[in-house]
Amino acid sequence: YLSAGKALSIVGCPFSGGQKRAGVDSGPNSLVDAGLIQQLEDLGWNVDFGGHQQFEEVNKLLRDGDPDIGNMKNPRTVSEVTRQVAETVSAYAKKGRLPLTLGGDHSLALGTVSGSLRAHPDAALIWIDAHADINTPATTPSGNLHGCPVSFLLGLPGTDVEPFKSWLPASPLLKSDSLVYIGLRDIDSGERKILRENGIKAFSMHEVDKYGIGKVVELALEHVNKGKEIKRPIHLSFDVDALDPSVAPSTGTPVRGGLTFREGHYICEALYETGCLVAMDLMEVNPSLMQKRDAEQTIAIGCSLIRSALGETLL
Ligand code: 5AB
Ligand code: MN
Ligand code: MN
Ligand code: MN
Repeated sequence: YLSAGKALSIVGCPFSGGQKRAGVDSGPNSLVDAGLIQQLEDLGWNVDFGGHQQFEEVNKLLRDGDPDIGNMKNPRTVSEVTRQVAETVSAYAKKGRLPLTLGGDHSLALGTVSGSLRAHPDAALIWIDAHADINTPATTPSGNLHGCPVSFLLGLPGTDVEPFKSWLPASPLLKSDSLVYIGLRDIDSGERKILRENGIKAFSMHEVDKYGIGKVVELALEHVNKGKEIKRPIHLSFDVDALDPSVAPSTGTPVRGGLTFREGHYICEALYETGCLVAMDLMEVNPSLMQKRDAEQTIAIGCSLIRSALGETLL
């Protein structure tokens, strides 16, 4: 899927408008400042990074405001930012480079996954998160769009709304059998209904405890490959809050009972081993939350999850 040579482009997305807590927009810069680029070069990647994305819509939001549409908060801003991210990600992917998106809040994944699917229409989505992020504009209890990107990607009823409608294709981008979750433990009642009605495969923390992470990743890959050879391109969207808050404390919506350090890294290593990874997102690192050492720990773990997905081996 990737052209000859290991080439990746960093898509730094200093954006927080999909939720309410300030500081998640400094996630990308913190990851880069921690030495991520050099670390990836040391793994043999050709890394392209020309600075973070510039989101003019964000400044407009600060200046003029962005009134709610129905329940949705900051709808125009999130729509414009994700539209731009989709173009950036698809352009890199079409050049055979792996887009590595650094968030920023998880609403950005509406852009990253849309972008991946333009270049790799057959891609499957592996979503690692405490949350399902599958609320629709009607079901969202908070109005925060970082809890909604998956419903838009699937084109669920109620997502055919402006401002997103003007750039998102009307036909669903992703089929519900091309998506699998790992790490869930905080699902809203509307989301639970959506997961059930659409038969979406999810490995919650209960399944991680029951089967072990090795089996869960194996079952997840089998699911999206329909039991055949593991060969579909994979977009990995990793929300750092999938990890237990004792492991990754500096994130906006922590939920206890999460993945251990090794379980998180195992997922990334196993996806690297498939040779099918075409894009990765590392989202929701918020260095302004908790103590300084918590932030440093969360940033360091963000970098090491990325290295694991990009070929750092233990032996
Ligand atoms: B995250 C909640 N389901 O919709 C909502 O961090 C939380 O990207 C969403 O996973 C969490 O507001 C979004 C209650
Ligand atoms: Mn989450
Ligand atoms: Mn998320
Ligand atoms: Mn979060």
